[in-house]
Amino acid sequence: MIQIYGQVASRAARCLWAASEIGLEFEHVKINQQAGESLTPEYLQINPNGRVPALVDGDLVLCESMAINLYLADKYGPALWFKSPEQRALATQWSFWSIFECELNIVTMLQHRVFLPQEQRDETRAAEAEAALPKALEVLDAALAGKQFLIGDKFSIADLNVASVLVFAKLLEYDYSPYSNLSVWLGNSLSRPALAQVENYR
Ligand SMILES: N[C@@H](CCC(=O)N[C@@H](CS)C(=O)NCC(=O)O)C(=O)O
Repeated sequence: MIQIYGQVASRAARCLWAASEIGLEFEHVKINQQAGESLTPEYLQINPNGRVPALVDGDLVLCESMAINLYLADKYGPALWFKSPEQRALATQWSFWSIFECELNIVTMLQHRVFLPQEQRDETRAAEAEAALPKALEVLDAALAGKQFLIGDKFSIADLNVASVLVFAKLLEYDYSPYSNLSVWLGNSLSRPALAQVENYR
């Protein structure tokens, strides 16, 4: 049985979303990283980085949420995946892009405005991250012009991965409305029934 490690309140949520889209059978191991459970000797055997998510599928032990989702789509989720190498390459591109161009800035904003104890917050860092984000959002908005999905004519793991990054900014009530294509696409992506099912894993 495949195992997915990590609680919903973490980046594991995007892997649980992918698993729900696929209808995958798996065991959910609710590692609570905030309670230090990702740092136990047992868990460090699975992910020596001490972070969630992680996935175990037979002999394969995989960390990095985007790598896990690309693997799940490739192996188990043909509806989320592509036959053509070019489209698969684009799925990888958008997944990496979302981490480097969006997640780093969104997480910095979240940490310094929401998660860190008040005395450790640095509003200058949050403001710098906020100022850097529009450049990436403009790129995504332009890529979605006249399109319902990032790649081809179906919702894919690329849409899921990128939307799973942008949704973090909702915790900040971030306003995506200036990016009209992006806003429609994000709304549609976040309305997927499989995403609602992730709540069942709390
Ligand atoms: N790039 C990694 C980041 C994983 C990550 O930072 N996970 C957080 C939870 S969302 C974590 O485990 N933090 C615990 C820690 O850093 O000690 C991924 O996408 O899987």
